[in-house]
Amino acid sequence: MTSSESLFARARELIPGGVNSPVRAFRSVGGAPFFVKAARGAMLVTADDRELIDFVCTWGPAIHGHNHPRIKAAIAAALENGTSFGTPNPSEVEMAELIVKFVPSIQKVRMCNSGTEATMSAIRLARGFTKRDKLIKFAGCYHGHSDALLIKAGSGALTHGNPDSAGVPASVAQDTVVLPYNDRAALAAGFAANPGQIACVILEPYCGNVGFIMPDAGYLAFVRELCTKHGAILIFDEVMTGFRIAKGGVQEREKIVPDLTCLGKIIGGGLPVGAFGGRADIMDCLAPLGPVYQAGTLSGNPLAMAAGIAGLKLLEELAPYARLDALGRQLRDAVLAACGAKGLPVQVPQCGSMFSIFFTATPVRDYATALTGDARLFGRFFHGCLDRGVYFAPSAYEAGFLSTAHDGAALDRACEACTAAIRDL
Ligand code: KE4
Repeated sequence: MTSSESLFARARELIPGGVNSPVRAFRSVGGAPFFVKAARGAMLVTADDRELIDFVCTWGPAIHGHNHPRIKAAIAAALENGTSFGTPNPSEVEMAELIVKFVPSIQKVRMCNSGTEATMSAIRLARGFTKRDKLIKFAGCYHGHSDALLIKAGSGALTHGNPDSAGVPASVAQDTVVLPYNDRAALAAGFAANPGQIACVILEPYCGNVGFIMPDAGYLAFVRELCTKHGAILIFDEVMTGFRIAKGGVQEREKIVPDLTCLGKIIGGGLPVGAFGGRADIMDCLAPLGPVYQAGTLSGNPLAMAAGIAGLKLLEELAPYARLDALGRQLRDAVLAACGAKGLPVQVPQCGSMFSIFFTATPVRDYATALTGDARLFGRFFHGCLDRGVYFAPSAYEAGFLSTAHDGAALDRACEACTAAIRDL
């Protein structure tokens, strides 16, 4: 195995930017990305044989840490029977039954292979069901990289300063209405300006792609009420928050019932996966029953299903949410204390195992206030922690994640590293 440096040099020759997903490139925090050769529990092992405490958790899927024995065994057992059949298989049924059990708003569900596919398909389904073309999304929310949703998007798009990607035709973008998150008047105005034309509203109910941002009290209920009033489909993109914020996601915690929900990450146990589901009357518009086409060679892949089923069953057994929240608060409090001691303004929004760190005195509640965070200072904080063996997301506009594999010792080490990195800023 060669070093990260030599691997990156080779990668840059053949892979654009040397990465298969832009946010991995460290472009906004500076420096060159390390390569990982192994991962287990809360730890990453780099190609340079460094061990890092991981707070990215492969961007959310690894809620049980990496290479959990139960998930590994489930994949191995499924592998004995082959990797892909292209036919219905028993594990797809078991996965559907678990998703419906965990997320009661989902009466029917369709598996796919990524969060991008899930949201892209949900938008098409909402348009087919309502026979309307326009959609409302919120600045900073990221729903994957399908054309209609790469408008004022978060995550890597925002990180690299191109929230509106090149290559998206104006004819597509014109049907996407972008509004500020947490702004009731803007949403009411958005509907009023497009009477009877809005097929759906899609949002991350808790935002994880512009940093971590939670809704104002009552905001999600307001979005629900307006969608119902205007006959628009409410889509919760819970690709990141599903099964993480609570067993039933944000919709369980906030007691809001969306019409459709998009899922991914955790339900694949680290293998490629996505899913979308919701009201049966809407889902039954999908081929082969209805006129909205959607498909996928590897949808419901038996290995991904086995890994996801094992992960969901572990969540049922462990019920880890209170413990994850306690760990998240410990990390939050350490960062707040260190910044307080230094007189450095900071916001550390946190809920359960999700958090982010904005170096700003302004409370962060939307895209505009997220941008008041000092991204350069974040880059220095990021490297200060990395030098001390702690890996946070390499962008000021991502969320941090904890897993059931993060024990007290790992959190203590991470808190010490954060404190020292902040002291040295
Ligand atoms: P994927 O197509 O990457 O599986 O999922 C897209 C997606 C959809 N919805 C939400 C709420 C998401 O967070 C994502 C993907 N999240 C990013 C992390 N911010 C994936 C990391 C990456 O792009 O490399």
